[in-house]
Amino acid sequence: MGERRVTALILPNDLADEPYEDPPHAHGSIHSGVGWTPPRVIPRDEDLRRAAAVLNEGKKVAMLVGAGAAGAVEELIAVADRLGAGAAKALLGKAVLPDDLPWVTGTIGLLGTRPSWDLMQDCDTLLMVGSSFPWSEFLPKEGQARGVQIDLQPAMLSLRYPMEVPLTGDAAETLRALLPLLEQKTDTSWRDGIAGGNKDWRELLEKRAQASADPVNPQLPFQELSKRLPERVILTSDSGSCANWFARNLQMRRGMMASLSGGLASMGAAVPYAIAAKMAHPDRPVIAMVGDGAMQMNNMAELITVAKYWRRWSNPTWICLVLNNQDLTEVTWEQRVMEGMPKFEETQRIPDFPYHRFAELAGLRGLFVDDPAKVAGAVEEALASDRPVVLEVRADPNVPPLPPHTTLQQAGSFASALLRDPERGSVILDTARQVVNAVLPGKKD
Ligand SMILES: Cc1cc2nc3c(=O)[nH]c(=O)nc-3n(C[C@H](O)[C@H](O)[C@H](O)COP(=O)(O)OP(=O)(O)OC[C@H]3O[C@@H](n4cnc5c(N)ncnc54)[C@H](O)[C@@H]3O)c2cc1C
Ligand SMILES: Cc1ncc(C[n+]2csc(CCOP(=O)(O)OP(=O)(O)O)c2C)c(N)n1
Ligand SMILES: [Mg+2]
Repeated sequence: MGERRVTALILPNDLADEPYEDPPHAHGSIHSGVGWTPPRVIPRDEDLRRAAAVLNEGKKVAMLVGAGAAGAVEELIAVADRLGAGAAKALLGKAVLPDDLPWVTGTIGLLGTRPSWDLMQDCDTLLMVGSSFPWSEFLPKEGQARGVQIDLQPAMLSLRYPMEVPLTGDAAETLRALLPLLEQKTDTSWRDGIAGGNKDWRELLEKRAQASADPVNPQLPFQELSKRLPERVILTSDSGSCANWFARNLQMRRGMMASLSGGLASMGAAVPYAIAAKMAHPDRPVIAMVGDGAMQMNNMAELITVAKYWRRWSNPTWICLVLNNQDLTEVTWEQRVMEGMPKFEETQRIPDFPYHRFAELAGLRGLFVDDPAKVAGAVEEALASDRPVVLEVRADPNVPPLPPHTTLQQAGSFASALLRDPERGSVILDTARQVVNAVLPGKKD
């Protein structure tokens, strides 16, 4: 429990038949006990003062917030307001800060937002709280920013960025102790710039989601869902292209939760996670987002588990949004953009299957959409359903899950792959143009 990690307890199968007796107080016997509670972990006063000095001297403070800060929402907001800071979120920390705060730039990384990229490029001070975010190329360049990090695990400190003040501590306790040492920043220009960038980015997300596709642009159901997310919803995502739209298009509000297979990045997690979410919180709405490859792999079979248990759930909203694109798109695009490899039909194409009808077979509700004009209505119907729903969307596999910034080398690889790609006729011009525009300075999609 103290380590919060997966543990295997192995018990002999006939143990329950044995009469219980206390283990002898002798060499080789192993004792255990109950009643553990987590300790308060707070850095030393002099280290807090060193951290405060760095943060007080910063003019453009960026925060990177992760899942380890989930219990510190009020403290994060208070510290950010004191420092006039902007904050990006690692993916497992997506629900930690609400996106309706104008200084929150959303997710970071390949699946992240452009404002988060800009925040890290332009800051002079980095405050990282409760995050293991693995990709240092998305953090400030070494020497550009002075760093303070807070993490419970000493081994996580300075792992992604050389921090000037690495603090071992609990996020909430440490931020609370730090707050009285921080001076109120009065210049609002840094935060004003972040808010402006956020506004442009949101408009771009909407524009990208509305771009025509064959037949449905996969960003559209996420964008429509984002506008209608119920209070206290729990979101889960699989590891296909849906993870991009989950990360970027869904705007979190206070009280929501969101997760996916983070460190392992394994396909097949979304439906099991969504079932676990309902088991833990039967009164909360739950929405899983899944690709068709991951559905075929294992998620589909778990619909039978949903059929078994759903009547026990006090809140009936349980939705599985399936992107049926007959492709392992995430990897097809990764190979196009990163390796310059055209789509390899033999490995990437997967068979069509009526997922919504499988749901009906299991006694759940099935909805199918292949018309962009009907997406919003279908999302509303799913949210209003009195039983679990599979909402299957016939999605275009040729909409690129774009990184927030694309390098010239990646654009070159993409262009050369496209020339040899069996789908070059149907890879939509609009979205292909987005890849190219993303690398040209000053140009917007
Ligand atoms: C397809 C796919 C693509 C992905 N792409 C991205 C991406 O573009 N961007 C991205 O961010 N992630 C991405 N991920 C996830 C990524 O691999 C990491 O899992 C994620 O960034 C980690 O998020 P985190 O730092 O919030 O959480 P964690 O890995 O859970 O880290 C939490 C940290 O907080 C510490 N901690 C715990 N409790 C406390 C406490 N009370 N106080 C202080 N510290 C505490 C822990 O020691 C740990 O260091 C992707 C995953 C998938 C499946
Ligand atoms: C168990 C496992 N196998 C393979 C991968 C590599 N991988 C990541 S995404 C992906 C394709 C997912 O396809 P699909 O579920 O159809 O979603 P799409 O990207 O098409 O939307 C693959 C093969 C993985 N992450 N986990
Ligand atoms: Mg697919």
